[in-house]
Amino acid sequence: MKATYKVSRDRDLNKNKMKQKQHLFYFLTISFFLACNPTNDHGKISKAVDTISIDGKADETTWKKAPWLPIDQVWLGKPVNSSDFKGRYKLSWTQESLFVLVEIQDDSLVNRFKNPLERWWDEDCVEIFIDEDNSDGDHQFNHNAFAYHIDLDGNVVDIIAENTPKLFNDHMESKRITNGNTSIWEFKIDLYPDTFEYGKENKKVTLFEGKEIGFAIAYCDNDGSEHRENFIGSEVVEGEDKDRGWKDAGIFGTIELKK
Ligand SMILES: [Ca+2]
Ligand SMILES: [Ca+2]
Ligand SMILES: [Ca+2]
Ligand SMILES: [Ca+2]
Repeated sequence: MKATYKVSRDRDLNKNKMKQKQHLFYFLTISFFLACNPTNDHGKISKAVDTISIDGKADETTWKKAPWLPIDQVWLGKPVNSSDFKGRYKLSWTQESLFVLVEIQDDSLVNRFKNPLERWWDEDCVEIFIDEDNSDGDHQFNHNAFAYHIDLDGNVVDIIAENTPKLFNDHMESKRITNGNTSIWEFKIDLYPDTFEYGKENKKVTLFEGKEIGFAIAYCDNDGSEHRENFIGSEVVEGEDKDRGWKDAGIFGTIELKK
């Protein structure tokens, strides 16, 4: 009896060990899957706790409290090293606007075209993508979402129809201060709904706690070539063609506004 009991108890113990191993295996598999499949969800963005002055200086308490987020996904060009490009950003908001702080390290700033509507993507510029209602979908020639290119002079360009770039300088206030290789850009951006019509009077959107917004940010890096050498973004984009943010809001991340 005792021997039989011991055998079955040993079997039970082995079964339990097997189960524990299986659970550990499932846990590790799920953890690995989650780690390898970022959701482009940047989580919750804290409301500003003080007045953000758009002066290219990040000395507000709001910025001190906000976490840095990386701009580290190569969407176009060869891999970059930190002496060529390094970028990160922070976000905050008020009822009136979305605030973005960007820190870029770039070894050479190229500001080639006097006309801001000429090959704006081939100069050094920050690109900020906003899908106000987080709807995803095509926005190439419509305002389902915006892809604002901000050049070194602060001009803001997006396209409104085929071969029709326009200035959107009135959608944001910005300031860049460059010291050596490091530029700090500060942005205060107004958000507009997909019913926006260029050249007409449009009502901007009021922001509120719990609101979800599609968001991405990128940098076009040119260090003296005919065309931009790299395009580095904030989002993981699956597939071969990673330069899709200018037409496809589906690659944007999601941010949620919180108190
Ligand atoms: Ca400031
Ligand atoms: Ca560079
Ligand atoms: Ca939209
Ligand atoms: Ca550059």
